Amino acid sequence: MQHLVVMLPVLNEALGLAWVLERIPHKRLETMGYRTTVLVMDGHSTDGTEQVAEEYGVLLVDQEDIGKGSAIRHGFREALRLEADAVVMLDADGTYAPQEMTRLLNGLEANSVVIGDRLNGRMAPDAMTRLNFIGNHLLTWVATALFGTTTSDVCSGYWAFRKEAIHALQLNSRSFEIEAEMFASMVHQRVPFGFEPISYGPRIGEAKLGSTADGWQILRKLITRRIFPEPLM
Ligand SMILES: Nc1nc2c(ncn2[C@@H]2O[C@H](COP(=O)(O)OP(=O)(O)OP(=O)(O)O)[C@@H](O)[C@H]2O)c(=O)[nH]1
Ligand SMILES: [Mg+2]
Repeated sequence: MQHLVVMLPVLNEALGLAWVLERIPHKRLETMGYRTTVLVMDGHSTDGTEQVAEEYGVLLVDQEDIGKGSAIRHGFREALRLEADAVVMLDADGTYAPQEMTRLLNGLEANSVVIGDRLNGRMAPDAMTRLNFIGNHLLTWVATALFGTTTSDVCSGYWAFRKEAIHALQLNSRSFEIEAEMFASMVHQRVPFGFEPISYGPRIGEAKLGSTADGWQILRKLITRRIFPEPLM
């Protein structure tokens, strides 16, 4: 059997985490030939997130440092240490449907990375603010123009990776610019990737992303990584 690590970055996400853990399609994953480890990367939550992980008997690791980007990079190292053959990452805020990970994983037969595409999928009308909607489309357009490679959703938080892709990615993001940097690095490292339309719904609990400032940081990361093929330490 192949080992799948489902990585969930969480910061004060007790309700969302429980919602996600209830919906991971364990039976279907097993039928597909995966044994699954759920890895919760915790950003020092104080709202009972840790207890939720304990209740469901999943692995929780306290992230070094702070920020979603640091959590994802640390999570990748943990996944490789756990000898993962494949990794799925998704936000644990109830916006992404865990059941859809089987479609992303199916796409790994043709590509080393599959990205869940919210912008061409089924988006609930109240899933994104107008500002976030425009920001996501603009950043996606800028990423495509800068790199000369099409991305259809550069800020998606739902990804599937084969382990070779995780070895290949070169990243140093600490915050919400991590997904944009993963796109940039895939282009530089010539990692083959594809997209799969997904559904996107309203979040459970409070948002951690602060629209405008984070949007600028994502744009800055895209420009920096266009100029520098390797991350500046
Ligand atoms: N480990 C860790 N996880 C984080 C941190 N910041 C955010 N997260 C998690 O990363 C995921 C995405 O964060 P969100 O606040 O939903 O950000 P977003 O999805 O970009 O923004 P929204 O559209 O407002 O939901 C959630 O599961 C958060 O709990 C952090 O510093 N450390
Ligand atoms: Mg979210």
